[in-house]
Order: sequence, then structure tokens, then C-alpha cells
Amino acid sequence: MRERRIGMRLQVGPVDRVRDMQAGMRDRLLMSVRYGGPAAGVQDMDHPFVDVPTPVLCGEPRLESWIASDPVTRFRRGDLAWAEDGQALFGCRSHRIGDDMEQDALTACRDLLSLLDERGYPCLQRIWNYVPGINEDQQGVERYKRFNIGRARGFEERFGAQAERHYSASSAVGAAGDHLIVCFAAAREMGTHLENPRQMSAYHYPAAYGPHSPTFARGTVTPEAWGRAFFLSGTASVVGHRTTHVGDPLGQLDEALANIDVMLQRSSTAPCDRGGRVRLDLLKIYIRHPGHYPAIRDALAARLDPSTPSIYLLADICRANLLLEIEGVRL
Ligand code: 3EB
Repeated sequence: MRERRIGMRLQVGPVDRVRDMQAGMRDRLLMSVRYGGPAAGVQDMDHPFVDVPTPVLCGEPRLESWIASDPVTRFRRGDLAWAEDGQALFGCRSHRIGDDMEQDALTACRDLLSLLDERGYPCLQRIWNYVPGINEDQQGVERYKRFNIGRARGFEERFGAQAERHYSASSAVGAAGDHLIVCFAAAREMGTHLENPRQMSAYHYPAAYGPHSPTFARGTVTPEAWGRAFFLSGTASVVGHRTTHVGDPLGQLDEALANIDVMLQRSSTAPCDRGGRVRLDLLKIYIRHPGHYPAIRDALAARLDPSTPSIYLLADICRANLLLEIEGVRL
């Protein structure tokens, strides 16, 4: 009989409600991320747990938990926590930043990629970056640009000329506090990293966006053994390499959704319900200005299957003229 792999699950919602749902399955928890709580970093818990102190716009703090189909093995090493289930590795790292974001990003990327190598899960599927003061200058260069230089060096150190093949789905948004927080998911086999023909590959962006381009793919379909989940990268109002609808949040929302439509089609995960609305297992919407939240929420509600769990977060976006960014997961 062929082995059938039941995929992993994702639970999302207000913290207490998700905790209640988890009774009896705590030994299967791969990772939890709490949004809107204290700036407390990686917590001492029975499983990898990190606080992302990004304010929640849609109410009380939210919990996002990844649950395997069988009991998992957990590890903790300094500011790194991770869990493995034999096919997937989930983890988080939270590290106080110094005065050089390039160095901070390099160390984060190096730690993470060498851990994946050491544990035998060398294939990155998704990385979530929370970067303090992402749009602030540091010695005359925006922190996000310095972050990109360090991250690119980390990939080059590990993969050399092959680095581009390993860029996975990603997001990089601002965060409160003074810790660079990185959450990640990896597999034993390569995922399929996807690009969007409406957008220039970020790793080919012209030098105007910084001395080293961002090193990520627009989306990643995980390998068969994982059950072919789809990770949608942070998706914004970028066409080609340019920001469109500058100053217009609803225009940016439409453009981001047009980019998302293309990615859902390319990932060939049944993308929409019968009304042509987006259905995913998680959608996270980062909004720069709290005043834009009600209009964005209402406009998105019309385009979203109501069964899609969503979290609205207040965060700076990596380009100063981007007002929102949307990421998603389809299991
Ligand atoms: C963009 O399209 C918007 O630096 O990892 C989206 C997703 C963006 C990921 C990253 C940045 C990142 O360029 C920004």
C-alpha cells in the first residue's frame, strides 16, 4: 500500500480560542506565532513560539499555529527554536539588532541556512522577516536596503553561484521593538519557486532599489512529501519593478489582488470559490496607516471567500511608497 501523507494544519484566531482548539494535540505543534502581544521574542514553551509585536488592526492578539499530522521533535538553541516532523522543519529566531542591519541580516541568514543544512532540511520553502525600523536610515542607507545586502551575502555564502535557485517565498515588513525576527519553513526536497510575469523578479530589480536586490521568489509550492502547500510571498502594488497607485490605498489593493490572482493560477492550487473570490487557509494583510484599515477591509471582504482566516496587521512596508502588502498560505 502506498504511504499516504496527511498534510499539516494551520490554526488561526484570537489567542485563547486557538489555545482551546489545541488541547490534545500539543505534541503535534510545529510552531506558533503570536501577533500583537509583548515584544518578548522567542518564548520558553513546549514548542517553538515567537512573539511578533506587530499591532493587530482587527482586534485582540492573534495566534497562528502550524500543526503536523504526527508528534514532532522540538529543539531550542539560544535564540533559535525549531521543530521537525520528518518532512518539514519550522522555526523562529529573534535577535536584538546592533547598529549594522547588513551584519544583522547576514548573521540571521547564516544561522538559519546552516541549521537547515545541519538538520537535513536544506530546502527553504518560506521565510518571514520582521525588520525593526525598516524604512529608517542607518548611516545614510535605508535599513531594508542594508538588510537586502546582508541577506544576499548569506545566500551566496551557502549556495554560491546557485543561490538564485534557493530563493523561496518571503516577506519583509517592519516591526516594533529592537529584535530582528525571522520565522521559517523548510523541507528535505526542493520546492517549486514561482515568479509572476506581471512583476520583474525581485532579484533582478534595478540598482535604484538598493545595492543588492531582494533575494526572494514570488511564491513557493512545497514538495509532494509536504502535501504541496502554497506559500504566497508578500505581494504589493508593484508592476514590473515600479510601485503603482502611489498614495491610493484601494488602487494598491486592486493591483496587489491582480498580482495574487496570477500567483494562485500559477500555483495551480484551486484558487477561487464559485464567485471568483480568493480562498486561502491564511491571509495576512499588512497596512502602513491605521486610517486605511476600514476601507481596505471592506474592499477586500468583497473579494475574499468568508471562510478564509485573515489577520490585519499594522506595519511599515519595505518600500516607503507602498501602503499595504498581502501574503497567504494554501494548504
Ligand atoms: C516587492 O514586491 C514588495 O524583501 O523579502 C515583498 C515580498 C516585498 C518579500 C522581501 C519584499 C520581500 O518588492 C516587497
